[in-house]
Amino acid sequence: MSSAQPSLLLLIPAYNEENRIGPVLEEYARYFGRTHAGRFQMVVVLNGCRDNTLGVVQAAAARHPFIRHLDFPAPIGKGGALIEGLKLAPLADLIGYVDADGATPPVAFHDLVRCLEESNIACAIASRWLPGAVVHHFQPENRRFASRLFHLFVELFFQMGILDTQCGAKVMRRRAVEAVHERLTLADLAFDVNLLFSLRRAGFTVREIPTEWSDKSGSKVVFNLRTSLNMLLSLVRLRLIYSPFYRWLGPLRPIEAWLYRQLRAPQPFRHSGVPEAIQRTEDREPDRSGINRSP
Ligand SMILES: Nc1nc2c(ncn2[C@@H]2O[C@H](COP(=O)(O)OP(=O)(O)O)[C@@H](O)[C@H]2O)c(=O)[nH]1
Ligand SMILES: [Mg+2]
Repeated sequence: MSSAQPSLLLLIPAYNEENRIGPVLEEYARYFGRTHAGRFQMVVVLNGCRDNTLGVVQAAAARHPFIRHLDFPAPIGKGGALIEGLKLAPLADLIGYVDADGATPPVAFHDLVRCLEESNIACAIASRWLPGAVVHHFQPENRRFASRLFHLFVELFFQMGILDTQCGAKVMRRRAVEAVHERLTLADLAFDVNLLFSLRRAGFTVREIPTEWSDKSGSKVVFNLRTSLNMLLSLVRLRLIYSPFYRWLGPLRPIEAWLYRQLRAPQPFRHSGVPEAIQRTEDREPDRSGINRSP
């Protein structure tokens, strides 16, 4: 921990969230404005929104200047949006993210932050499957089944012993984010597995904390065969990246790109050297770092 009152950066990925994000921004702004002693910043990461999410975020920012946004026109996916957002890690001691629909109330996110404030661990994640979790509205039966099946594959491939890799609330220390950022490439919903496995392989401790969570209507995730195959493809891809064979798989890249296109999934993120925004934000004031602008 770099100070007694660590600064906190909260990222919120948002895709067509004009109907859900307004109250969530207000709730988080009020809660953390009141309870967090260190500096608090929120950055909403939008991409390809076809509704007025941007207008809603700007209205909230007018009331709370510590709310800002990044907007990417390309369909980079939730994972891609978080990879971009995590480039801002140098802005804070602790960096976390939650969904835009308010499934995780501020108090539950605060539990994760407190866990890092009170220990030396690198990452705390919310879990709906640990004893003690309070889940108000469960996801529909088919979605729960798909989620548990996905969990089985994650355990089979990665053996992390994490019960809930997919809950949308996580917090990490800056050094952990910076250490693994270049390893983050899955732009779809398997991003969380990419993040957790990279943290574990880099030697960081990940702690699951029982959370409070409620399923919200208006999900942006379409669960069908194509999405399931996309998730499976991404898990296989991640497994191969961490295998000794990876260096020989370069020639398969066009096939990989073709597969993601067929599944209408966001293409894997390609890093180009040192993440640009990390350099920029280290050198400049936050308001000149590209936040609040389309890159
Ligand atoms: N930036 C961005 N955010 C996304 C995208 N897809 C989903 N999200 C966000 O990811 C979060 C979780 O999505 P949600 O629809 O609540 O998923 P569910 O709760 O798993 O059904 C929300 O904040 C969404 O706005 C995307 O393509 N880009
Ligand atoms: Mg949701």
